[in-house]
Amino acid sequence: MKPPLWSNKLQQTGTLWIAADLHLGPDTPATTAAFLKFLQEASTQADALFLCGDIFNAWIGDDLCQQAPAWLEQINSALRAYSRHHRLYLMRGNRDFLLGFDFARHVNAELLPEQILLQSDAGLIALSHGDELCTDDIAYQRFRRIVRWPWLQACYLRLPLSWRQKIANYFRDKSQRQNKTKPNYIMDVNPEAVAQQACAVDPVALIHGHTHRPARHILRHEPLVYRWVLPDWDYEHDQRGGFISISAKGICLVQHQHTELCQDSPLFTSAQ
Ligand code: LP5
Ligand code: MN
Repeated sequence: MKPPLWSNKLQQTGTLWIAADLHLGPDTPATTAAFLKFLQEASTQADALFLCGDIFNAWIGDDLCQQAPAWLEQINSALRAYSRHHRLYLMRGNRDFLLGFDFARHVNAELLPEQILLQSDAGLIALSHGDELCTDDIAYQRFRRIVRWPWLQACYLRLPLSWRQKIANYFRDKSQRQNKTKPNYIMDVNPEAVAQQACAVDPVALIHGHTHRPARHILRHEPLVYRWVLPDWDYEHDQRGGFISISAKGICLVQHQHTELCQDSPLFTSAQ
């Protein structure tokens, strides 16, 4: 039986930074550099860091860390440097759903379940990667269910790393091709379904990534509940990235390219 939505609770006080959809890999040196810089800034400004899924462009198994390639080793050592003095939390996304406890231990992080009800200094926040909220994307939800079968994952993880990489490349290519043909609304969360589900746990906000459409939407008017969407990162083709900061002062979406959008900023018509 499926657990009820947002049934896992976590308390974390102080300034929290949340990022997702970094899509790091061997072909993203500029994005990796931006992420390493972000980790350094986080180490002086954030008490805890939440990386909420799709940290990696395709994760083929924690055993990759046993003899980590150079691109991964520099990320892992930067994560360890951060987690030496601060709390580091990780969530799985749809591209790195195979991230496991071995990886979390390797970087001294805590691996979270797919949805968390976070008790923060800004109030109760529902947090997830967000792919499970795209309920109109029937093909993806089927794919999601299948790749979570434990026996399938176990078989995959027994394959040599080079085969696993080929299979991952195949699914990444297929996904990119199919995404071009899917209507926009299918690739987004279903706002009514999300409002109904998330508001049932009475949060002050819902924060998620995955859709790559950074924004602040109104989820409910009375009392006011926002749905914040995290930006994706791409410094190879663009200068795109950012994070959400949570503190006793409230919630702010900080996009590296743009300005800050905070809880008490006026509403915009495009991204309410
Ligand atoms: O990731 P993105 O942004 O491109 O698109 C996502 C959805 N796509 C995915 C696929 C991932 O990108 C691929 C990740 C590879 C990781 C390693 C692979 C290890 C395999 C391990 C097996 C145990 O998540 C995309 C969504 C989009 O977000 C927006 O929400 O639309 O969904 C798809 O592209 C899925 C296709 O629509 C359906 C594919 C059908 C495949 C049939 C199932 C066969 C499963 C067999 C498993 C071995
Ligand atoms: Mn995603």
